[in-house]
Amino acid sequence: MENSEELKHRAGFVNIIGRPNVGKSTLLNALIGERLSAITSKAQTTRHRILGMLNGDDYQIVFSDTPGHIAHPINPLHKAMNVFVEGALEDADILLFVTDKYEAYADDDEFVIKMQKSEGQKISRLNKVDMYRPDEAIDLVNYWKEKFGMENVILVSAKEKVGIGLLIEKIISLLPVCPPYYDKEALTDKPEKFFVSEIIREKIFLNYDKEIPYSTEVVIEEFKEGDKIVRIRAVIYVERESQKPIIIGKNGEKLKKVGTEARLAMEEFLQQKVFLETQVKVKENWRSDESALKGWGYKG
Ligand SMILES: Nc1nc2c(ncn2[C@@H]2O[C@H](COP(=O)(O)OP(=O)(O)OP(=O)(O)O)[C@@H](O)[C@H]2O)c(=O)[nH]1
Ligand SMILES: [Mg+2]
Repeated sequence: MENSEELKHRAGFVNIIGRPNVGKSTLLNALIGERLSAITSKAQTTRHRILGMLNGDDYQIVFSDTPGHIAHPINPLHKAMNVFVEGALEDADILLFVTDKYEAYADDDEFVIKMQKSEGQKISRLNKVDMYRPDEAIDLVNYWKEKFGMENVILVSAKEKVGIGLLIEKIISLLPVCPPYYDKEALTDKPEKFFVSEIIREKIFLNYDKEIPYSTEVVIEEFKEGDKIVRIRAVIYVERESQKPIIIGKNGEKLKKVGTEARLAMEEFLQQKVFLETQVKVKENWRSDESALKGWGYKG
């Protein structure tokens, strides 16, 4: 890169934070124009920090999708998820705080206070505007400005892709002058294997209720790219023996449905034919098992 171009190039980390289910992953996908992050109507879908890059000739925005901050963690997995969020509060050039009209924060909410104290510039994004009446939207912008001193309050619908272009412009204007952090061709920092496991997890969140999605982890044991087909072997871990038949379903039909939905989404993501094999295993109480959490990338 020539010197004069270096002086113009902007780059930085834009960390998307907020409580569970407000639409952070939907926003990441809308911003980068790819379906990277899993989206479901259930809270606590995202469990990891996921980077997604948006590259232009003279900018690189490194977005981080994060798990929703859990106000009252009840197990080591929750705590590990909150550690990803705390990290994101600390290393942002810009914090993109996401909320919606259904959320209420107390004046002394710890998460909001931590966010206000963090060094990054802040943009608050009120999501799901497709669900607001116009007067409601104005009141909410004023509420966030007055109650929490938020300056950049932007109305967006991640789902309907309303306000996304304006949000990107705002972000670029706030980015520091800096050379790119990652290869300009890169879309994310995580391997394809990670997204493939997330696709299966997403389908599990969509197909089962109550504790099942939360008790499940997906591990890709084999990911072999051939000329015409990618062969994938996935193990679905549950926490108790009694959960296995629920995942599998009568005559294996439920698991077959999940497998088919996941395979189709993988083929779309990888742009290749996929052969997917799934197996269900038990890892007793893995959400409280420190070594399992470490092995599965929840802890450093
Ligand atoms: N109506 C409407 N729904 C939305 C919008 N953005 C997200 N949603 C829905 O809100 C739900 C949660 O979206 P996610 O993107 O998974 O939310 P999240 O904040 O990443 O959730 P966690 O990963 O659990 O923290 C999904 O059902 C989305 O379809 C929006 O702009 N409008
Ligand atoms: Mg999410």
